[in-house]
This record gives sequence, structure tokens and C-alpha cells, in this order.
Amino acid sequence: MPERIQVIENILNANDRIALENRQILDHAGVFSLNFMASPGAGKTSLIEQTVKRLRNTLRIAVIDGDIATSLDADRAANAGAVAVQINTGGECHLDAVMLHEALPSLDLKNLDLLIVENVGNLVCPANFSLGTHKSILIASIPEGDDKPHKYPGMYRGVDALVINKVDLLPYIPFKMDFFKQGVEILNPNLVTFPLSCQTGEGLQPWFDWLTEQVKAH
Ligand SMILES: Nc1nc2c(ncn2[C@@H]2O[C@H](COP(=O)(O)OP(=O)(O)OP(=O)(O)O)[C@@H](O)[C@H]2O)c(=O)[nH]1
Ligand SMILES: [Mg+2]
Repeated sequence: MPERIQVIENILNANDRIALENRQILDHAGVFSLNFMASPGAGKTSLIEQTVKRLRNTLRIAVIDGDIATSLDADRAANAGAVAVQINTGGECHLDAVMLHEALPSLDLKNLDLLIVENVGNLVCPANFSLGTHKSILIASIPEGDDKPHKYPGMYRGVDALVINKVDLLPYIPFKMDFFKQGVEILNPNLVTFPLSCQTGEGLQPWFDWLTEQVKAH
């Protein structure tokens, strides 16, 4: 049904146009921005908490939190020391560029170095809606299983960095790292990857170093 396909294309084009505007606003203010995507519970907010706590003395950080209903995650980001804004999507399974566009004026962008956007927990829809952020970060986690790159190729194909969270659980959960990495390699060769644990702190330093470099380079 060609008409139906046309409508979908138009929606995506409209989103991309606003995403471009968001990028221009962020660039104009000199803010480097990340889109955190992951399945529910992978550890997006945990990584935000760790990142804010560690880097808040060297970087001015804000967090925009996308959630279907609550402000729990924005509260956690604020408690960690970030300026935090909550977007309730009212049931939508992803953030889109318009939602981010409406949230940006709540922030004093000129006085920020880094903006982290936490997308809604979902491995499908967020991959289809660019926000205008500079880099997309996928947070995978051990309990999700080693087959996820194979099953959700769209998400793994489109990201700029991969965090593998909850490595502290590797002794307890069957997870073949080789099989997982094979799937990633096919979709996104040489993807920069950070195996870490937000629980124990293991592996966090390389992530902090990479992120600091990215902000400086911007
Ligand atoms: N064992 C272990 N648990 C973790 C780790 N990181 C996060 N968790 C736990 O995983 C659960 C989910 O973490 P969140 O940070 O809320 O995950 P999220 O991706 O933000 O979840 P949603 O926003 O609901 O999609 C919490 O109970 C965390 O304490 C980790 O490295 N190891
Ligand atoms: Mg969260």
C-alpha cells in the first residue's frame, strides 16, 4: 500500500527536520549531547548516576529523562548532582525530536558542557527517531542475554558506542561473550565498547575517559 508507506516516510522526515534544529541549538550553545538507549532495566539511570557523580566537578552536566509515566529517573539524576528535566511521553515507547525540542528551553544551555538524554527503555522504537544528539550510546546488560544483537539489529547497527553493563553478574548467568560480540561485529564493526559494572565500579574509568575526551573534542 504505497500511500501508507508515504505517510510513514513523512513522519520520519518531519522528525529529522526537528532533530536537525535540536543539533543546531546544542551546537550554538556548545553543548555535547548523548542519547542513552537500552532495554528496560539495563542500567541507563545507573550509568547516568555514576557518570554525574564522577564528572560533575569537571563538567557541567544536565539530564533529560524520558519515561512513560514517572519522574523517578529524573529524581535519581538530580540526587546525583545533575540538573534534571523529566519528559513523560504519556505512553509513547520512545522519545522523538519534538519532545526534546520542547524540553531544551527548560535548560540553561549556555552554562552546560554535557547533556545526557535517557530514552524510554526499549530496543526497537528509539532507534527509529533521531533526536539531534551528537552520539547514541547503547547500554546492553548481561541478564538480557547474549542474543540481543542478533535479535535487535536496528538498534545495534545505529549506535556510536556500546556499554555492556552488569559484568558483575557474568559468573551467575549463562552469557557467551563471543556470541554476543560476533553479533555486534557483523552489524557495527569496531564499535567502541565498555564492559563495566555500575554496581561494583569495575570498568567505569575507561568510559569516563572516553566521555571526557568526546566533550573536549567537541
Ligand atoms: N548487578 C547489577 N545490577 C545493576 C547494575 N547496574 C544497574 N543495576 C540494577 O539494575 C536495575 C535497573 O537499573 P536502572 O539504572 O534503573 O535501569 P534503567 O535502564 O534506567 O531502567 P528503565 O529506565 O526502567 O528502563 C536496578 O535495580 C539497578 O540497581 C550492575 O552493574 N550490576
Ligand atoms: Mg532509567
